[in-house]
Amino acid sequence: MQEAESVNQRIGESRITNYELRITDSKSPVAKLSIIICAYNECRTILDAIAQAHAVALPPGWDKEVIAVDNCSTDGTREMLQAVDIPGVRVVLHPHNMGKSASILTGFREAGGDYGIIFDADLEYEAADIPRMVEAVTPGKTVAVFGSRTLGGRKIYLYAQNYWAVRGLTAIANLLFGGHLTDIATGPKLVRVDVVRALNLSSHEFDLDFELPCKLLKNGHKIDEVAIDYHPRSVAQGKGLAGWKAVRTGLRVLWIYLKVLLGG
Ligand SMILES: Nc1nc2c(ncn2[C@@H]2O[C@H](COP(=O)(O)OP(=O)(O)OP(=O)(O)O)[C@@H](O)[C@H]2O)c(=O)[nH]1
Ligand SMILES: [Mg+2]
Repeated sequence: MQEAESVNQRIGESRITNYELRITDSKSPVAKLSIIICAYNECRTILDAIAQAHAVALPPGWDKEVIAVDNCSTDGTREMLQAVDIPGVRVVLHPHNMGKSASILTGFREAGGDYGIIFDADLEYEAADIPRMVEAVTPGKTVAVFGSRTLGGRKIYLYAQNYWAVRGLTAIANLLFGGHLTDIATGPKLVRVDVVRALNLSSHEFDLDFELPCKLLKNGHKIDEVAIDYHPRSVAQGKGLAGWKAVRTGLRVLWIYLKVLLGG
């Protein structure tokens, strides 16, 4: 009980900022953003992730909601989320672990916004970049804005193999689907909700992260990019995409490209 109170107090501290923003902005919303937080065993960062997303101040005319999806965590994340009771924050609990893609699909299915953005619960990305990505949106016209970790020639990485794998996979996708992306594997992807719902995306593991950009490009949608920050975690801090797992993931991504190319 005490834990529930402190959870809500922690997240609610940011509410004042949003409230002030709302009353100084008398215009009615032009669009709404659903911030989708996918979490699986992120007890160290989940509450900060929600607090940061909840505190985000969007450009005038934008409304927002936060949707946290727990993928059947076993480290206490789920219990923390069950205790969250903050207006504007919705929690969805998966009955069993269904892969990250399934969490994203749940978020987009539940979204009440015009646009949805994926925001990882492990805080490798910064909520402060969300308003900058929203600024790049012309509601009704823009379909997708991705956050890029390499735009402007930046090289932010902890493990060189991850950096070069992403560069290579991005180049191949551009070649196959006619894009101009600089970072296909980025976490923060802001996309129109109705477009995502219409794409028939896979719920398998991390497939959606790559299938989504490929299908957007294949369907003739433009993907804009905005430079964002990135704080990669180390293997000791819980990084999963390293070593052979990263190699296997790379091969799977090529398989996803092929499937999308052949119309699957
Ligand atoms: N690994 C994993 N992450 C999930 C799952 N469901 C949701 N997530 C969340 O999806 C987000 C991205 O997952 P990560 O494991 O960090 O993926 P990544 O950033 O590509 O790889 P890392 O290098 O491990 O950080 C995190 O916030 C996870 O908590 C799942 O089933 N498995
Ligand atoms: Mg991560």
